[in-house]
Amino acid sequence: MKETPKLSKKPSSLRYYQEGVPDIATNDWTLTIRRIDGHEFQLTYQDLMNLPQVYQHRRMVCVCLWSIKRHWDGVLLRDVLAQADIDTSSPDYYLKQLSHGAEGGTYDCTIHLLSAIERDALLVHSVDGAPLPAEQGYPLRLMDFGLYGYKCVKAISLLEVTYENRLGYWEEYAGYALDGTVQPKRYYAVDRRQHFFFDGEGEVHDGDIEE
Ligand SMILES: Nc1nc2c(c(=O)[nH]1)N[C@H]1C(S)=C(S)[C@@H](COP(=O)(O)O)O[C@H]1N2
Ligand SMILES: [Mo]
Repeated sequence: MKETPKLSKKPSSLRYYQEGVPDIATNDWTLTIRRIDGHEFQLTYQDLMNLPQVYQHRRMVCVCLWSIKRHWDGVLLRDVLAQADIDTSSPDYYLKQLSHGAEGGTYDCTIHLLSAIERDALLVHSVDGAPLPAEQGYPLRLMDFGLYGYKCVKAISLLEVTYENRLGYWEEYAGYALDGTVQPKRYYAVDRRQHFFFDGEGEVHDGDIEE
C-alpha cells in the first residue's frame, strides 16, 4: 500500500493554493508544450498515460519549513519534452510552468531546464496510489524534489521553453527567491513527526535525517 504516515498533519493544500482550486475535467484538459521556436504540442491525459510510467518515493520540501515524503506516480519530464522534440541538454533553456488557473488568476514559475532533467523531475498524476485530488494539483503537477514546493506548479496547463528566467507573479508577491533550491535549514518532516537540520542543498534524502 502506498500510504503516507501522519498525512492528516500535513499543512492544508488549500492554504497554499494561491490562485484557488481549479475545476478541471480531464476530457477537455490538455498539456500544451511550447518550444523555443514557438511550435506548440498538445498532449491529452491519455497521451501521458501511454508514456513509460514511473513510481518514486521522494520527499518534497516547502519553503515554510515543512516536508513530506510521499508516493508519486507519473512520467519523467524528459520523456514528456521528448514528445515535442525538445533538446533537454541545452544549458541555456529555462522551463516556464503555468497553471490552469482559477478565480485568483494563474500560478507561474520558471526553472532551469537542464538542472530539472538532471534531478529526474517528474510530471505527477497520482499520489499515494490515487489520482491527485483537486487541491493537490489534479490532473498533473510538476515535481522537482531539489527545489522548494513553490517551484513546482500544480494543475499545470503549459510548459514553455524560454531563455528568460523570471520570478512568477505569486513568487514575487510572497518574496520568494528566483532559484528555489532547497537550502540548508531546520525543517519538520510531517510524516516522521520529526524536526531535522538539513546541511546539504537540494533534495532531502532519508540519510539527511537522523534516526
Ligand atoms: N498552481 C499552484 N501550484 C502550486 C502552488 C500554488 O499556489 N498554485 N503552491 C506551491 C507550494 S508553495 C507548495 S508547498 C506546494 C504544495 O503542495 P501540496 O498541495 O501537495 O501540499 O504546491 C506548490 N504548487
Ligand atoms: Mo510551499
